[in-house]
Amino acid sequence: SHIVRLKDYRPSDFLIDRVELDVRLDPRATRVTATLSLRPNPKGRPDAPLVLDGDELVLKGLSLDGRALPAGEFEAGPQALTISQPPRQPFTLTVETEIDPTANTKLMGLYRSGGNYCTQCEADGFRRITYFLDRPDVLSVYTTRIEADRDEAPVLLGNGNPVERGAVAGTNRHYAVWHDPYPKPSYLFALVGGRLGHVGKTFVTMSGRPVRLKVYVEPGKEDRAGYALDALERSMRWDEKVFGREYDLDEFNIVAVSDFNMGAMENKGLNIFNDKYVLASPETATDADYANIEAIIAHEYFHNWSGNRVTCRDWFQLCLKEGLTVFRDQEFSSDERSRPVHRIAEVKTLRARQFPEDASPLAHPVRPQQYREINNFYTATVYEKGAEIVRMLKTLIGDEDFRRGMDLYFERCDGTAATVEDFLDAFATVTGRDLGHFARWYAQAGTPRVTVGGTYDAAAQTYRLDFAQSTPPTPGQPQKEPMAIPVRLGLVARDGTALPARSERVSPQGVFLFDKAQDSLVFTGVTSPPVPSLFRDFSAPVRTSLDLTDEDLLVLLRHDTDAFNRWQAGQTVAMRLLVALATGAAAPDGNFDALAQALRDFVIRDAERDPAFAALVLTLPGESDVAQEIGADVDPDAIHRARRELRRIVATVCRDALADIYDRFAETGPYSPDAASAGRRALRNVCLDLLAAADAGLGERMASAQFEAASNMTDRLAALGVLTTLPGAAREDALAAFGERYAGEPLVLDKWFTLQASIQEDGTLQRIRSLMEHPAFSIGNPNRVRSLVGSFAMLNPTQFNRPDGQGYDFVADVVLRVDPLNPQVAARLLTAFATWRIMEEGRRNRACEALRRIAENASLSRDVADIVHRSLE
Ligand code: B3K
Ligand code: ZN
Repeated sequence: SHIVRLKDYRPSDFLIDRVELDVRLDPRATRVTATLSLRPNPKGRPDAPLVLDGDELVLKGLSLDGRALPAGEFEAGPQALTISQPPRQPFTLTVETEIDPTANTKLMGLYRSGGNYCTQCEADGFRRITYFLDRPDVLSVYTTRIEADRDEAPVLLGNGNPVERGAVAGTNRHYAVWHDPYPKPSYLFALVGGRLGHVGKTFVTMSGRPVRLKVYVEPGKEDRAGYALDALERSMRWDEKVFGREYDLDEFNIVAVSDFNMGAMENKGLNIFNDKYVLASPETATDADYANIEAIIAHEYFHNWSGNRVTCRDWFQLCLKEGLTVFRDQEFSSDERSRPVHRIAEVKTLRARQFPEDASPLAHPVRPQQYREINNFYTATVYEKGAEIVRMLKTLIGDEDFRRGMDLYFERCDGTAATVEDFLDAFATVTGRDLGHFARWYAQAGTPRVTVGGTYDAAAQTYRLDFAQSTPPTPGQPQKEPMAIPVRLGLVARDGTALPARSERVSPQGVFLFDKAQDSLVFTGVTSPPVPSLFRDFSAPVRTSLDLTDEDLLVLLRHDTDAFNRWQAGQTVAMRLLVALATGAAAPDGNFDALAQALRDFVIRDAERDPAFAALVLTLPGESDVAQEIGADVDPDAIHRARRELRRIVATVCRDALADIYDRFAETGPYSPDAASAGRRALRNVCLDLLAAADAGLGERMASAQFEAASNMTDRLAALGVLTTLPGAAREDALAAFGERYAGEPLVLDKWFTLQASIQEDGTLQRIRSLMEHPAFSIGNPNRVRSLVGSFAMLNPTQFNRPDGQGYDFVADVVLRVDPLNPQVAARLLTAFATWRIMEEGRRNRACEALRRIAENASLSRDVADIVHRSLE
């Protein structure tokens, strides 16, 4: 199929200055009349035809400057509307289409969810509403009139500011008109019509303008929308304070819907959310849910500047808005919560999602060079690695220049569709630096590996670090160039005191720029043999091999001033032991005890001070992290056993300390989702989990008691999670009780689906098959499919990768079943196969067979075809 290439970009031949939309909502036959003010683009080709994009559209009427176009002057099909001889001066085109929102199971364009009407246009859904130049560099001012039956849709929302509303005389219908003064690309268009309740408040911006904020939810769920509204208000204040960005419309509306392909969407002034990222109450949401809601509300709000006021020239520039906006939401969460704890969470996500992608057949640069289906490029690489690039830039140029560069970027590019070059240029201008080498981060795929060795010269009192880097080949990029890698570092003496790290090549902020294949750094005045603390705060998205002994690492775990590296040191030691256990390599017995004792000392000494951090230190690397570290011929069963064994060893040594924390941290007051309270719950639940690893009987008793007594979802779900690892009647009883208790709560049942799909036992596949018959499950609802089948594929390494191939076959079957309904959800599910090549031969063959079986299917969507073909390449 057709490949779109960055190098082929050319400006649109026509521009659309104004769009007037009249949408008459009807369940099966919605009429859309679009009046488009078009003109030839001075930057376009002078004799070009006008080709408007469409997707499954039916044309009902077409006129140009008020004259109905005769049949010979245009061609209309479901995919395009072509006028071969359009006027060469400004003209008005009126296009009438009819669409069926009820039949729209792809959830792109205008569709229905829970009886309400809503839209999703990014990346290319607007063309499913009307024929249009559906590309991000065509910016238009929109006026939208929405009409609907009063009973069916009492609430009518559009982009921008409300201008008018009224009754349609002689009918039971009414209408609302919205006007958005800010030119925007079609992907930011949205409308909503339905029966919705809301919560709201007034926000006064930094220049004193009042803005009406509202969060719309299913009627009766208003009491679960308060946290989202609060997060929105805090986001708005933060963006003013930290980035100087003020909101620009009279209203800001958020609507929660229950059928949504992803997390949320930043439509101008009208964000539409998956209700999973809006609704929260102590009884139904976990601490993690609250944190996600806060982050996603912030993310979508921040897009108002990074994405909407400044948008993307083309979809290759996706990271321009997504990487930058993830960076901005990460900074917000860090300021609202604990910075080091949040940084660790970000890195865990990056390693769990982006590193495997970068090492897989689906690897691609942060700014891809080509695509078949753009919706397959909303990836961890574009988002999370994209955010890391912005962070590295800040690390290299410092906080002040970073802010000056951001200000200049917003000033220069406001109201335009920009590129990554425009972004970097702003920073080059304010710093006078050449960022050409740094820009390679956008172009070169793959995770660089940095190897570092240290040599101490006692006589000269110098310490030398030898750095080497290489990046593995990725699809289309066999040869790699060295990257510009910021290494934030320090030296720690073996007694734990910080040593001065004197070198001309280290900036006052402690950053060394490593930008060659090899380089050495010499520190002077080093009075005792140091332990180097490298990549502090995870200063670059790289993998590292350090020649540090476990003993050195435990010095860092205990003493490093950098919290990230304290955590990392423990993880590195644990990872070495896990790899040794899983691959049958020798690991000296003493090292297990050394780690376990260091963790016990840590719990006794430090857990109280920062419980959230302690919870992270006590959590061993995950099974998929270990699989990535091993990298080839992986046996997931061996990894699973290894991790259980190490957890048992650690938990046995730490047992008394863990039990003590568990008792002391018992919840007393009412639930509060704040970070400090969440940290205490996190630590206590990690203790419970480890105690169960040390003693299954004890674990079952404690978890059952906690499950019964829990006063909030965090503790109840954590207890159930521990129980699911312990086969037996207690587990089955608890699962049944939970399923009954929350029978009317789809978002809570999703958690229940996920827990059961994650059970690493042979019976799980059968369990999932039965759950697919559960009345709450629906193959058409993305949240349900992701909770039950997505979790199995992504979170259950031993069962998805069953040696008999049944896990692969099952997921392949579901992909084929979902694809005709919803290609985006099917394609996303299929990415679970991305790691197939690192498996041992038997599993590799089975996975390959399952992929081939999908590929052989004649009627695959472009989304699934693209992923399956790249996976097999
Ligand atoms: N921009 C949307 C994602 C759209 C995905 C289209 N397949 C949400 C976000 O990243 O903020
Ligand atoms: Zn985004």
